[in-house]
Amino acid sequence: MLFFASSILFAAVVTARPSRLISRQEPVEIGGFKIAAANKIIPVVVGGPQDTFVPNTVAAAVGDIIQFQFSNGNHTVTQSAADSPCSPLQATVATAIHSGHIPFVDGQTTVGTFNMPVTSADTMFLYCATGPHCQEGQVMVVNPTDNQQIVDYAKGAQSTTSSVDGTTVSGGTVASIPLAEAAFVPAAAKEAAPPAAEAPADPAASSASSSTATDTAASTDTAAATNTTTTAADTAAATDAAATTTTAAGGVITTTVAAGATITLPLAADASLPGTTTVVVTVSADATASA
Ligand SMILES: *[C@@H]1O[C@H](CO)[C@@H](O)[C@H](O)[C@H]1NC(C)=O
Ligand SMILES: *[C@@H]1O[C@H](CO)[C@@H](O)[C@H](O)[C@H]1NC(C)=O
Ligand SMILES: [Cu+2]
Repeated sequence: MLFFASSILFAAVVTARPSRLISRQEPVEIGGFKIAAANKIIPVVVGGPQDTFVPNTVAAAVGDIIQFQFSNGNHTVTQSAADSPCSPLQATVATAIHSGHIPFVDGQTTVGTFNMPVTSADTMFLYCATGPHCQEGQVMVVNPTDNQQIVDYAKGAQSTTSSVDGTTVSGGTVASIPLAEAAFVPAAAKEAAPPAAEAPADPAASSASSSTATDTAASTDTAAATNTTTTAADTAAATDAAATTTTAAGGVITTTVAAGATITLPLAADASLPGTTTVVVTVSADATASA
């Protein structure tokens, strides 16, 4: 178990290196942009188990492409001015960066990307315009002049009270890549709703005797039902009300229960052969009348 857990952890670390630079021998085209072999595709993971950019500072040369890869959530990459965090620069500079909202939901096999060619070596300030993500620190700096810049920008973002969305996708192209090629492992899928509580166990079952398929009287287990409809057939069963019903494969169990009652059919302790169990429910005219 320990080995299994550490193997999983190792795999996650190996595949989650978002700052890995992809080096190439030949020029490539990505999202409609052709980049020279000398330039880099720089992956940046947006969102995931937490609302972050990873990494949140990047040194990029003119000609590189920053490939934002959108993990769990529904995030944006939106440019702001250095001193106006969480507000789109697009409001005053039409060509400023904005990716639009790009979601990632459980089960996706592709990853939405925003491929942003770096056209200037100037420092660039980016944030996520979704909800309170910017105030929570989902910000990044491209080509910071020093290590303090991202700290100051994040502090400025935290002191705003709300974010303003961008309006037009600008400064890059929206595309997708296979999940297998992504620089991240998505957050674990949300668990399904817990199963309904099990029917209460038959308290008498542990002391019960067994019957065979041919013993139809004993196989009528009144204890399994909350309330039984009393019929002539139940008279014999009443004497064996505590019985756990056991039947061979292909055998028949006859049980009469009230409408809405729950019957639990446990697997016999020695059941080892694969096979099919067929449950047949017959609603008789009498039963519907008394239900
Ligand atoms: C993502 O957010 C945008 C903007 O709020 C919304 O229009 C879109 O429906 C969201 N998509 C998903 C899958 O949540
Ligand atoms: C079972 O039947 C008895 C007698 O008819 C009734 O008083 C009781 O409320 C029933 N219990 C349930 C759970 O239906
Ligand atoms: Cu976000």
